Amino acid sequence: MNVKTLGQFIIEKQNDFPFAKGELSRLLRDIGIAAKIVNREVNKAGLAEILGETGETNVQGEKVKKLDVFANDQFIAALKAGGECCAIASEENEEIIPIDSDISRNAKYVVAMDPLDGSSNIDVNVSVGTIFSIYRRTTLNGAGQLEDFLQRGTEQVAAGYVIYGSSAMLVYTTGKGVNGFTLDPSIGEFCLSHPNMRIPQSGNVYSINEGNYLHFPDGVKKYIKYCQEEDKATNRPYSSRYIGSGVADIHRNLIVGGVYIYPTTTKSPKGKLRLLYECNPLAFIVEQAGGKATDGYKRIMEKDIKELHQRTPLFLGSSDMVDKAMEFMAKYAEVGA
Ligand code: P6P
Repeated sequence: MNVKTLGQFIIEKQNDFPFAKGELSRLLRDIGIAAKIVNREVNKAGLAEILGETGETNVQGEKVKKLDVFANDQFIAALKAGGECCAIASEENEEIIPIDSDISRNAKYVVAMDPLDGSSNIDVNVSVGTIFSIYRRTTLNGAGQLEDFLQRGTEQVAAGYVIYGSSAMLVYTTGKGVNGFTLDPSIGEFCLSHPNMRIPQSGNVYSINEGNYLHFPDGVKKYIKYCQEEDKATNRPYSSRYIGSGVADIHRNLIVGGVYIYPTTTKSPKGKLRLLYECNPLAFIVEQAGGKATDGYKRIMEKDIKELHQRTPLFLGSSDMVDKAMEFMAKYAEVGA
């Protein structure tokens, strides 16, 4: 079987970028290395002394799981060792992590990441994921700075996620389509398994936490009822699939078609998900696969970003389904929306 590893694929695709000198290739390789190490621990979380909480809460006010910290440490270590990144922004860290070592000080790229998204699911053995976003730095040299991260999603150079599930998969884009790699534990390599991934234009799955229904905008309430109506011509009612781990829900919808919505709620008046290291990278991937990603009104990747942990509502997935949800948002727009 002609296996193509992530490393081989990255080098092969590097030629798509005439001026590439290999830095981005090496940066993606470094992320792949950390993903393999995190996957090893996620896979034995029930056995290792790595389950449960650290007793701390992160900048988001969420309980920190031991595996959150482990994953964060692994990606930071791999990026520092690789020398291709001059600063990191992480969900787990309130401030950016400038990297000022001799080999990284003048690196071209910065990386924003959610090292272990959905970690509340670890103890119940539900798939979790890593999300990453890569920008070319805007500052001239030295360690990266906050302004290097305050760039619109359209400026991303690359983005991807790792899903630690029944198998570990790494899915990424550099703006020329989306490709998925499945970890083959027998050789310890991510191997190309899903070339040129495309999200179906429409689907029959809607993913949203309906427990928040009472506090959703009217447009979201109307869209949920639309999904539940009987209409054979449009394959409704759709199926509700929501596992509480965004990478898992979005990965499924990327493959079979569907829409993931995390709107504003009273608990999250600006939305729950973060623009920099969750919504922008996921939007880049889904758009590159032929889908759409908005905040209910405008394209996610065109939103201005003013602070590191800025939140936004997210409507992401099959383009026809995002369009329909946005129709309801526009029709039932609330004053001040
Ligand atoms: P809720 C995980 O914390 C996350 O950021 C996403 O991965 C997931 O889809 C969502 O939040 C779950 O949030 O409020 O429905 O539990």
